[in-house]
Amino acid sequence: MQIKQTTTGLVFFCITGSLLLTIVTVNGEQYSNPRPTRNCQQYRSRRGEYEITGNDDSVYCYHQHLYQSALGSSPNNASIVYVQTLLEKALSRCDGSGSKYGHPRQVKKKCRKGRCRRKNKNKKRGKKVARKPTSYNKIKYGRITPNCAWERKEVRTMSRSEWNRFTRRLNILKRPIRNPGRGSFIPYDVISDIHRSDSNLDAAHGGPSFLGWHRVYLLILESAIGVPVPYWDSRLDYDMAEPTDSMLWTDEFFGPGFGIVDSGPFAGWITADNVSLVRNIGSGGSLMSASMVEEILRYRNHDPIVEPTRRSISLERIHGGPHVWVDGQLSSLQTAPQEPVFFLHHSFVDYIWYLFRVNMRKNENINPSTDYPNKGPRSHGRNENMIPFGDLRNIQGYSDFLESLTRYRPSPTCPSCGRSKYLECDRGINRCKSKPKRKVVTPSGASDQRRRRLGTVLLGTKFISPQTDPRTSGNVLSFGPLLNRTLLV
Ligand SMILES: [Cu+2]
Repeated sequence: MQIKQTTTGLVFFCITGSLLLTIVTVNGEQYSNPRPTRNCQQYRSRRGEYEITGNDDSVYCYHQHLYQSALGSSPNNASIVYVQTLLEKALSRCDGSGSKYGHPRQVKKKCRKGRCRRKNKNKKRGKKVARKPTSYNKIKYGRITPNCAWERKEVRTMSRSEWNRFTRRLNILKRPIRNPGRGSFIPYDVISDIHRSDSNLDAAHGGPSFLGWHRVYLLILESAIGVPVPYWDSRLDYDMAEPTDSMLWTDEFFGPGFGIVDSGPFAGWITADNVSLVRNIGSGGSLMSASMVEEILRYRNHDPIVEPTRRSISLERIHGGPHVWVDGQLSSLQTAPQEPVFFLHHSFVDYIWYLFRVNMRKNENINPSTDYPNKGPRSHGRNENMIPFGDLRNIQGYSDFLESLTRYRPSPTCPSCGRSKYLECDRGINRCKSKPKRKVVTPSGASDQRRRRLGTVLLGTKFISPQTDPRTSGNVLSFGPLLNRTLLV
């Protein structure tokens, strides 16, 4: 990543009357990073805390502040403290009076000893009513609390401004926060690195805690960007004649599906391993099909849909298919979240789990928050800590409280398909599917250019896909195959 910092000089000072900005160049684009001391002040709440507002600059200020606070309190474990603060913020997002991403349900509270009257009186007078801070231990097990859940929707049903804001904010997380003497801190990379060490990966995969762990992980990202993570319903692409032709792999959405991601909203991203983001869609694995999802939803309780399983196909195993299908960083456990599509794919996995839990309550009369299977590795034990998320325990990942922080707009259905211009109704199967992209002719020599810039991509342990889509074409890149897990150019 090319990072140039230019301290604004006297000329700039005279013209703008401001020394508050630093200009940072990330991947060829210039950004002005606000400085914390003065112009970040505007993003402080009345309680003195930094907050993410409608202004994208607030996202940068927020992370700068969180990181510096973490450094102040624990210089050697600043990243851990930083991530735990993000988690605490995520868990307390419904403590406020509501959110523009949710519709708080009106709950009639019983008034005891005139408490409500006193509260209302204070409200009228404009007095602040102190709220108790949320701690992990306050996570409730069985009850859905009144909430202001943030709404996640299928990526193709978002408005353009919603999508642009989401990707802009991810790009802000990729901006380095400079810290003299300690190198720079890149919030997105710190978040993607949570999904890397052996102990964290063990706690997150291969057992019942897979579902809760990734639910928490999504909440952490949402807390970092201040907007909901959309979901990528890959069934909509699976149903196409040729899924690699989906509109998603254009600059309007995820950028190119083959080779280095050098255009679109994630153009020029350099991962925490200091290499380009790469993809090789359709080379193996499989997207999720409608029948796979139906099969999952046919089960009655959690046991058959979580690892380890012999007689059934778990949600965790099916979720490996799109990881392998996209290839590149997304196909390896250690690097997968370096690819932002990771979070949209996992948002879809979480949506399926959400639907599963709705069925459990309605049809089976089973409480999903207590139906934690007793199997899998020790790190997945019901009462084990959810590593590395502080004192959060695995069973709390199944809590209704966590679920109540999110709600899902249902995946688009025929005939309207969410009125998305990127989707169409296939009347033959009565399901929506993605429209194919317009054919773009690649200028000759483009692949050679990519080849020169690529360097070495070291990928880790590959995800396992239970199925292989017969339409997958194998490696179609003109440079060294990603399938070898190492790209030497
Ligand atoms: Cu994972």
